[in-house]
Amino acid sequence: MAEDTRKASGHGGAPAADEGAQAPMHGGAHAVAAARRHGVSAMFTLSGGHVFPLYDGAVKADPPMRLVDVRHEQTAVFAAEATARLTRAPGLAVLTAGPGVTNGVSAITTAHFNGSPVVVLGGRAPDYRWGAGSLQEIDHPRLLAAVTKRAWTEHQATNVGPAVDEAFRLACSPHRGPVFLDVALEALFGDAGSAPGGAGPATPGGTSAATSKPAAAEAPTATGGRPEAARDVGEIAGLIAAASRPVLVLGSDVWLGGADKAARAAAEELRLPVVANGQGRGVLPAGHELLVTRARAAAFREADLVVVAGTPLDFRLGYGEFGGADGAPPARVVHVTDAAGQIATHRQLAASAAGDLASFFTALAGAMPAALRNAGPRGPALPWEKAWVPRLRDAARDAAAADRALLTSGAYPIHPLRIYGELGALLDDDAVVIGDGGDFVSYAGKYLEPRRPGGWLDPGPYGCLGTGLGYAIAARIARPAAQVVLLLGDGAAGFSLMDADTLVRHRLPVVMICGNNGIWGLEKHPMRLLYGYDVAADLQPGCRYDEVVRALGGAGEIVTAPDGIAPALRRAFDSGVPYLVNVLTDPAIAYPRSTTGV
Ligand SMILES: Cc1ncc(C[n+]2csc(CCOP(=O)(O)OP(=O)(O)O)c2C)c(N)n1
Ligand SMILES: [Mg+2]
Repeated sequence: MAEDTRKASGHGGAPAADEGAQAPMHGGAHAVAAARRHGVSAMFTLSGGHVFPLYDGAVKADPPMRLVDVRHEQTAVFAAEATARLTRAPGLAVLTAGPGVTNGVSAITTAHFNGSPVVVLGGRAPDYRWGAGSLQEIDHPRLLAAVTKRAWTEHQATNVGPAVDEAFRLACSPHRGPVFLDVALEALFGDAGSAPGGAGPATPGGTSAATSKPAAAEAPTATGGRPEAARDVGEIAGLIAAASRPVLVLGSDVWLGGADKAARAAAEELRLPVVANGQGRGVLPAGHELLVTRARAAAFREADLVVVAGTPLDFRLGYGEFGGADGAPPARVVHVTDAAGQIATHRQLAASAAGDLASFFTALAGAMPAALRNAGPRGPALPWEKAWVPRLRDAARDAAAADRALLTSGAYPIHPLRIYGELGALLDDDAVVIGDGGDFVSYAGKYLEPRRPGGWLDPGPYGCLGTGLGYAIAARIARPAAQVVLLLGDGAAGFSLMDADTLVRHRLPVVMICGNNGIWGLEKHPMRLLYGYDVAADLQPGCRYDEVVRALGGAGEIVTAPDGIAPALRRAFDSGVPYLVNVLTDPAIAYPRSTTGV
C-alpha cells in the first residue's frame, strides 16, 4: 500500500501535511469539495490507507469538514443514512477498499430499502496493478449494483470531482437512495488540478460551499413536468369524493421529500383519517384529531378506500390488501409515490400518481371541491366526517386506554411497556427516538407517538439489526440540542455497542435504554409457537451492557425494579455523557404480533 501510494502520488511519499492549499489538489480534495456543494457537513468513516486523500481533503478544506471515525463500517454507513433521514440533506460515508466496503453492505442495503440519499465513497486498489493481486483488490461495484441506484468506478484524478458530484445528484433525485463510487488509488491520490472540478469551481477562503443549497432541495418535481399528473390527481380526488370510509396512509417519503406540511394541510382540509408509517410518523403530531394509527387494524379492515402515499405496499401494510370486513368488498387502493418506478405492481390499483409529493397534496386539496360537486349532493360536511372519523378516533382512544395498565405496570420482572410509560413522560417535543431491536422496539413503535416529523428512526423494511449506534451518532450531530434516545434490544446491542466508544471520543451524549430480556425475543417466541421448543435464541440473562459502556468511558446503570426506571432515566438525561440504562425485563412477555413479515 505504501509503495503504491508513493507511486500514485508522484511525491515519493504520502502527501505531506504541510502542503498548502495552493498546491495541486488530489482527487480526495475535489471529492470533499463536491460533497460539500451538496450540503454534506460530516464524513463518517473508519480508517484505511486507500482513502487517506479524502481525509486530507476534509482536514484541509476551508472550513474543514467534520470527520467522525467509528469502530465498524456498518456504523459509518448507518450514520450517513440517519443524517440523510434526519436532515433531508445527503449523507456521506467513506469506506476503505475491500473489507471496509463489504462491511458496509447491510447498511447500504438498508439505505436502499429506505430510499435514503447516501453516497458511499470507497477506496480501491490501483489500476496499474489490477489483476496482480494487490492488497484488498476487489471490484466493488459488481457487489453493490443490486442495492444502489448506481455503483461505478472512477479511474481519472481530474474526473473525481465531477463523478462525486454526479453521485450526489443521483442519490438525491427521487426516488432517492444510496449511490456507490469507488476511486482507483492513483486517481484519488493523483493530481486533479488546483481548483476542484464538478458542478462549479470551489471558492477557497471565499464563500463557503457549505452554505450552498443542498441538491436535495433543488430536485426537480416530477409532477410539475408530467401532463398526465393533473388527470391522476383529479381521478384520485374523484375516488375520495365517492368514498364513505377513506383512509390516508403517510409514509417515509412524505417526510424525506419535504411534503410533510402539504400532506398535513391536505389531510386537515379533506378531514381524512391518517395512519402513519415509518418516517411519516409525526407528520400529524401525537394527539392530532385525525391521527388514528392506534386504530389501524379497524381502519384497514373497514375502509372502502385507502390512499397510500410515500411508502411501498409491503408487509407493513398487509401488501396493500385492505377492506373486506364483514363480507364487504375489498377497499379500493390508490398508490402515490415520488417516482413512477415505485408504484406497486403486485396488486390492482384504483389509481396511482407519481411525482413530487408536496405538489401532489397541494393539487389534491385544490381538486377536491370540484370532485365533491361532481360526486353529487352529499350534504354540507364531508360524508366520512360524521361517522367514520369519530368511529376510528374512538377506536384509537380505546386502544390507548387499554394500554394504560401495562404502561404503569408494577410487575416484576419488569414489563417492557412500563419503560415506555416512564420514557413517554420525559420526552420533549423535539426528541429523536431510535429503535434497534425486536419486540422491545415493536412496543416502542406502537406506544411512543412522535410529536414532530423527523423524530423517529427505525431500521425500516429491511429490518436490519445493528443500526442503533450509527443512527444515534448521526442524530446527536444533526440535532445537537435535542434529546436523543436509543432503544436497544439486548440482542441488537451486540451488533454495534462498541461504537459507544465513538460517542465517548466525539463527546456525543446519547441516552441508551437496553430492554434486556436475555433472549432474541422476536425469534424465540415465534420458534416456540412453531416447533414447541427453541434453539439459538438465548442470550446471557442480566448481562451488564451498562458496564460495557462504562468501560468504554461512558456511564450507565442496571435497573431491576419498575420504580427504578424513571429516576435512572432522569440521571441519564442529566448526565451529559453517553449513558446506558440497562433494564432487565420479563422474557416471558411476547409482543402481540399480527404478522411475521413473510
Ligand atoms: C442483522 C440481523 N440479524 C438477524 C435478524 C433477525 N432478528 C430479528 S429480530 C431478532 C431478535 C432481536 O432481539 P433483541 O434485540 O434482544 O430484541 P427482543 O426481541 O428480545 O426485544 C432477530 C435475531 C435481523 N433482523 N437482522
Ligand atoms: Mg432481547
